[in-house]
Amino acid sequence: PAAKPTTLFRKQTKAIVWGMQTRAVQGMMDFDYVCSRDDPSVAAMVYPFTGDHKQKFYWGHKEILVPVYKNMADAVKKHPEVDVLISFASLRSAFDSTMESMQYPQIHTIAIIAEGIPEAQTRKIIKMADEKGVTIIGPATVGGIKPGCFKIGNTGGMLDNILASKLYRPGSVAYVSRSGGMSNELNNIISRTTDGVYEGVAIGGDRYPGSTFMDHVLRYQDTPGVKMIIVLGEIGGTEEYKICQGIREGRITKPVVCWCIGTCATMFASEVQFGHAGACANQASETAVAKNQALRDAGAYVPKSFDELGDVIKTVYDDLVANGTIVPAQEVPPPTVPMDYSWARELGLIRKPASFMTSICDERGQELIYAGMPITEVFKEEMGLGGVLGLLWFQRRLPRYACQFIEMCLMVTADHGPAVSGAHNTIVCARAGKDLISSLTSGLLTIVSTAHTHTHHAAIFKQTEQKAHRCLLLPTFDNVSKTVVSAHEFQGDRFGGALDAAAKQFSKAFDSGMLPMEFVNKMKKDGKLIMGIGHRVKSINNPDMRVQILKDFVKQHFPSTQLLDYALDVEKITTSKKPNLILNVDGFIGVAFVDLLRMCGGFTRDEADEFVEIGALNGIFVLGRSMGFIGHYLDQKRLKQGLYRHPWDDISYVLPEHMSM
Ligand code: Q5B
Repeated sequence: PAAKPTTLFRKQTKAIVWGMQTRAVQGMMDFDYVCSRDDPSVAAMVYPFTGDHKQKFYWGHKEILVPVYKNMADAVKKHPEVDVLISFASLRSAFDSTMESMQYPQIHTIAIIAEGIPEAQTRKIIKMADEKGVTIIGPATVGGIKPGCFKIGNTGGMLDNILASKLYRPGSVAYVSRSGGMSNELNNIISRTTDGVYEGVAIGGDRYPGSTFMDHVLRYQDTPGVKMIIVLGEIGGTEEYKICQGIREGRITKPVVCWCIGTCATMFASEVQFGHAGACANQASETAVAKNQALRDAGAYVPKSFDELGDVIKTVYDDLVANGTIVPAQEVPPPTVPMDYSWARELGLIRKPASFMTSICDERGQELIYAGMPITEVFKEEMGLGGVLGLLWFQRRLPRYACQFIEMCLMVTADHGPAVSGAHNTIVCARAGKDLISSLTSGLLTIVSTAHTHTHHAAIFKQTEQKAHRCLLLPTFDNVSKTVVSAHEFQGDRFGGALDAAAKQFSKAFDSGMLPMEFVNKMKKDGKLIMGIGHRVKSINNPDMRVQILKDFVKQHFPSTQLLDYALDVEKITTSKKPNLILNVDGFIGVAFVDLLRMCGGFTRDEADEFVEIGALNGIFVLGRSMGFIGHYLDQKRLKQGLYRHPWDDISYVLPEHMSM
């Protein structure tokens, strides 16, 4: 087998991280920074699932870019200075990626984090590592740490932990443990009882670790900076006996403090398998109790229990200080690393005004919440679409009849054929080859929902006609287009979207005590159309069944229909003038909704008025009609309709006469 280096990590060590573990990489970089390294320890990352690119990380206060390669070959070629691989490959890909990485002679150390790698594969990895002179740390480990030099992945935990355990500068104590979690406890104990950690490695809990206790103990023995060694063994396996032998044979001369975890196994009548794959005593000599005794007999410092481990470490350390073996270095405070914003917020150290507020939906927790109601409850209570709309639009759990009414509104407004303006636009757009969303929005944009004053129809035409006439006399095309635009400005809400305006106009008249006739006359006098009145094809002779269906339901279920009754009185007057001036579907939903908001008991009067004011009611038409527009879009695509061109014979060309200069 090829010789393996004694020193795995230096202040200049560079690593490649395999896997998109950005948090671990940032942790390594923060560690590097507090260790006052000149540059980050992560040279590159390898991630086979994206193309070559760069990832952004913090280096202290600055931001830096780390290259990410699709494969290891490119990464090692571009970074010949790298000799460590931190592999976060999954248990499925760890074997192949490790075997491949060992083909690159520059790689001397590989940390394998994955748990559950088949033992047969690990043994092949170990065989190859011995041939190539590569030190393997893991599998099934958090890794290891060398204060002041290098940190493997997530070892040592978060930055506050690293600072608390003074892992930013070397001490004199090296340790090796199986467990990654316990290595953190060792960092803590060592920092409290000695001048700190020199290096620590967790070899992992598998039956066949890539490197053994003895491998690391011997490295520490041969490392001048290490003055005492700690081994945290555990039940299972016979590795600790090799340490006994090493002490007896004089190969290990530095003081060794040892403890094997799992002494409680003797309290059980049968064999106990602890959390690690290798943590099970298959014979008496593999028990923690037996191994602790053997280590004690060999001359290691073994406490009576884990609780006393710190005391024993301190005694050994104090002796080394007393005899001059250890001269504690002067403490130099580490550079500060800015705290991550999200962490500082979690700790309650900072606050920031939110950029926007929301009060209807919260998707952050385990379960989606609509206005305070978990989604599972929404289904359990069979709230239906109307109930969901009630929660999201009105923040209320509406009564059953209200939910039903909302659903009926959506159903009756879902479509009214291809001839209506919105559907027509959707169809034209679909036939021009546009996608669903473009075609849908083209239709939706036809639904006018402005709240401006609606000038009387006749007056509009008069004005428009006058302007058109004037423009015929004017020579430039510019004036024609300007005239057309300004004529449009006067036309107001014509197709759909008259719900809010109808609700407002009728409520205002009703609330001010105006009689229906007074209202009609006032609107005429002001030259305004009554929103929600009139229809192009429906009339008292050709009643709109949609309105009839809604009316039957509302009359049966609503606690009060004051505004609706008022609007129906207005309808009597307008239809007496012209049969098509009925309370149309927009007008009906508009006024009935006001009755619902005002009288269902869920809203104050101000809240009810506010929903009308902010345009909630037009939302019903928009939502309902979206169903139809999407239907028309799909229909045109299914029918494979080509580009629409309007027939010439359906256009009246009214150009100005030819004028010579
Ligand atoms: N006159 C809807 O007009 C229509 C009057 C009025 C007082 C009125 C018109 C109107 C208000 C807006 C409104 C929603 C343009 C309609 C909808 C959804 C749809 C559509 C579908 C679907 C129809 C004739 C005479 C004139 C006018 C007078 C008309 N409306 N007076 N208040 N509101 N309404 N929009 O038939 O004296 O002769 O000069 O703007 O509620 O969009 O299916 O098609 O589901 O998709 O073109 O149902 O009423 O009548 O303009 O020729 O007027 O009646 O002043 O009087 P028409 P015009 P005069 S529902």
